[in-house]
Amino acid sequence: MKKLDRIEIRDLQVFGNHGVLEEENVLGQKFLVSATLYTDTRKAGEEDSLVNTIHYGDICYVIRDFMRENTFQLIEAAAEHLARHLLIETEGLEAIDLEIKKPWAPIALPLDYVSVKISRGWHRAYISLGSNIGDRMMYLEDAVATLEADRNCQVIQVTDWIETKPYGGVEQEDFLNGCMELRTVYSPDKLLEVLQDIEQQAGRERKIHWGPRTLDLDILLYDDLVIDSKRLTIPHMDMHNREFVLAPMTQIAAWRRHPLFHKTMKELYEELQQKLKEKADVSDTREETSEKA
Ligand code: A4P
Ligand code: MG
Repeated sequence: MKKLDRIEIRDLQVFGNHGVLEEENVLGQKFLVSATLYTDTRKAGEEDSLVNTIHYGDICYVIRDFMRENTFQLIEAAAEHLARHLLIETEGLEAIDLEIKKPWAPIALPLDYVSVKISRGWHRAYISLGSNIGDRMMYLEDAVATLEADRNCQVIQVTDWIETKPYGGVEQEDFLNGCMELRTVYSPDKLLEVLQDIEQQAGRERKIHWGPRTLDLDILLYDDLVIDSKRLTIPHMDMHNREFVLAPMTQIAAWRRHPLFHKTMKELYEELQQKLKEKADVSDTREETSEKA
């Protein structure tokens, strides 16, 4: 992510009913909220105009109202929900560092305050979509519509749907494939969970590895993140070998660089086409030789 400008709010005093103890929920107490808002202030700076930036006054009132109108047991939860609320509701806010201090924490010992400090933001993910059972187009378009309706995601671009031959050696029907670009506040794990729920709603059954499916949603890229865990591998471990991924990706993100191979989608696609062509040439030659023999 390019380096962003920052707007800082320090120790805004608000009143709220957050706490584990019942008295805290009833009587309420003082909290101090600090936020660093990451945004691009260049246009507002050059034109000296408030419409092009985030109005810190508005943000202070949003924080005050949110802290007053909601009740959480933990300041962790207050911070998580408040950060999410600000990211979703504030145009131009790319990321936020948020600290909530509790100066009157009931621990019967003198202290300045306890606090929780978190960093959250919008991320850019690319998802591949595929279907080869039933009304394939409907499954793909329903998946896009479900993500469009999710406040935690913004669908930025969707490719054309393309008809593809099955890849991977399992004999099955042709696929309809495509990709989409998503802006999301979900973490990679949460995004996977959300995508798997959508697959489930489409009646996806996991019977054969690489086998037929009503809907398959895979995370290709998530910012420039590299993850290798039991549940999740990002970048998708086989994306560079798949025409049905690279062809659509070239349509919407030709310039996007693979974080491990350091090549753009267009370069990877061209390399793959070359490899497939060489493979086809070799098998043609073999066939010709065996016919002659
Ligand atoms: N997982 C790990 N990394 C990821 C990631 N980046 N995105 C894990 C999504 N999931 C990821 O996947 C198995 C597990 O992979 C998940 O539980 C998740 O924790 P799955 O969807 O349950 O089933 P699967 O069939 O075993 O694997 P997968 O990866 O979905 O299959 P593929 O590799 O996508 O292959 N041919 C054409 N032309 N078009 C296609 O769309 N698709 C496949 C399926 C085969 N051939 C195809 C197509
Ligand atoms: Mg999958």
